[in-house]
Amino acid sequence: MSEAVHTLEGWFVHHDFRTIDWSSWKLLSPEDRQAAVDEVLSLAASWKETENQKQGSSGMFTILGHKADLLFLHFRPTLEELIELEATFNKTKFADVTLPSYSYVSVVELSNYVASDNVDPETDPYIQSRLKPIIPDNKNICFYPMNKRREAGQNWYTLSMEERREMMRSHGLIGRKYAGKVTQVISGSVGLDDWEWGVTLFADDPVTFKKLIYEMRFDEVSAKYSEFGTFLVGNKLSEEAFRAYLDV
Ligand code: 76R
Repeated sequence: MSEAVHTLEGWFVHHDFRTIDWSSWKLLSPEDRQAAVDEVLSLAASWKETENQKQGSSGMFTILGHKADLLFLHFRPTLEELIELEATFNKTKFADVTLPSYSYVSVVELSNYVASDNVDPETDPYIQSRLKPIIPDNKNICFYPMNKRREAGQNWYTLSMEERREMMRSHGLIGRKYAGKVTQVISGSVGLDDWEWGVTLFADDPVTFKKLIYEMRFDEVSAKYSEFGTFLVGNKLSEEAFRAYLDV
């Protein structure tokens, strides 16, 4: 049996993708639309307050294409808080015109393939900031779920720790070339959702997603052992942009 890698878990994550029923939205009176937007923005203000108290982070995004119109992305210390956030949103007037189109549940994960030995993860500020990420202000977001392959002759989970560590080292080196251009949050979802990890990337230029992901495809761990789910891409929404997006 191969040795399991040690992982650190941080905040739980809910990627809550919604589509908007634009016909129903347009049928509402201007007053009802205004009240619905105000209600969501007052929720967003409470999310900001939670973030200020370092008890989580939330963001709103528009998603391009048929897969979704909006993403509400939440990081919180517990699953209970995420469930409450979802229920609270579902009780709003605005939620009446949305349908969940995709969702992903995971927990922020750091693995120690390339960790340095002499830091205490419970107190190290860098590790803590990675485990409890604040959604950055980059314009663009990219999300996709992924697995590591478990096929005869190509099984990540039967490789030795040394083989996996070497591949993850090479993976990390590619990633680091994009330092400053992309922020990545890896969240583990074994036992939580349909894939093994969620990959959430933030960047100011969407071409950065393409270049980074493409370059990684040639790297051994992605080339041989990674499988990917659906890709969703979009833009961060400020409160004003949310209002403008829904203006009809
Ligand atoms: O955490 C670290 O920064 C240390 C190095 C590192 C690890 C352990 C690292 C760096 N990653 C790690 C783990 Mn990653 N990562 C992905 C994807 O599209 C693809 O081909 C794969 C999707 C991207 C784009 C990406 C980006 N990484 C992981 C794991 C867990 C593996 C396991 O436990 O088996 C997955 C699934 C995964 C996938 N990675 C980086 C990046 C980037 C940009 C970096 C550099 C980060 C930095 O140094 O700031």
